[in-house]
Amino acid sequence: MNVHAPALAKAHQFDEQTSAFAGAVIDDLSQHPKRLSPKYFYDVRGSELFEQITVLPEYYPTRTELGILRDRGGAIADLIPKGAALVEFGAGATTKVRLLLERCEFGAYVPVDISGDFLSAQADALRKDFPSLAVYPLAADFTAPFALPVDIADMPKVGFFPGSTLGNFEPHEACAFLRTARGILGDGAQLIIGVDLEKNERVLYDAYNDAAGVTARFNLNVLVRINRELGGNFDISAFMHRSIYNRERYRIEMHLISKKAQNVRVLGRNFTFRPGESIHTESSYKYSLDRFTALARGSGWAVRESWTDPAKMFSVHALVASD
Ligand code: AVJ
Repeated sequence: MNVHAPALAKAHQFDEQTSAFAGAVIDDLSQHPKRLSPKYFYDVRGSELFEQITVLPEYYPTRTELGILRDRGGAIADLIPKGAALVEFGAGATTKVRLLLERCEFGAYVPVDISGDFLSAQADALRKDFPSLAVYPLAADFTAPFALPVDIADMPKVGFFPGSTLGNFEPHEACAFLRTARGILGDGAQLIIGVDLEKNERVLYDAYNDAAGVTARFNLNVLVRINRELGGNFDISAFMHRSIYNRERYRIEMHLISKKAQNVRVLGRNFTFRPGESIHTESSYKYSLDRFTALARGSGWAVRESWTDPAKMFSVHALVASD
């Protein structure tokens, strides 16, 4: 829990999640340059906007990954031992995992995500569609170590981390996450992971600056959330969305740009903004197959098989625990 959170929890009777959010916002807006963590995009409205993004003509990752999971489902299923437990990091909508659950005889499914309510609703729907599958929803921050349900202790473990959410981590954090997952899943485990690939910058630019402006609303929504949950007084119309591709760092960067000099108050703290000043709200790293293979190797995993779509826009990998 962040340094500010305990005092904020006491001063404002926040529950644990809100005081963690509050502490992180105060911390991050106090940085130079200012930033906000992309994990705070996903309140109910943010999750809805992200679902809209996944079907945008410009946003290729979701449909491309679904295509690979459909086309290569058989090859992936061949790698997975019968009766294995599937542990999904950052489980959201179940569209992707259903493709695996339909092709493989899993003994159990453990969806892990911070939003407990959304998780249990999805779990109930899955239990109806897969009556013989034991479903253990786990409300936890999947970026930190967590304990698996004891009931699956003797089952082979297979992790699932789709959608290139790995791309939100700085490379050293991506390595730390893969190591943590390695520790949670244990020896002999496998990990099925989706990784977005480097590509034509125009395609990348359009995917994060869609013509309909949904990504802009998704980005600005975090300020709406701060105003609603933390009593901030952000003037949403005084900020604008900007996404750029940082060629040197191989990443898309999302920013909220202040249109003027202004002061914003959040929980009694004053934050000044210069005209044009940015809040960095998300990085989305794009990998080459070689750079991802090196990252996996350096994090306790070996690449067993990799699949891409014909245009090499996106990749799915089956990793196996190594050292
Ligand atoms: C869910 C993190 C994979 O980075 O592409 C979509 C989130 N941000 N449009 C991504 C996102 C802007 C997405 N991830």
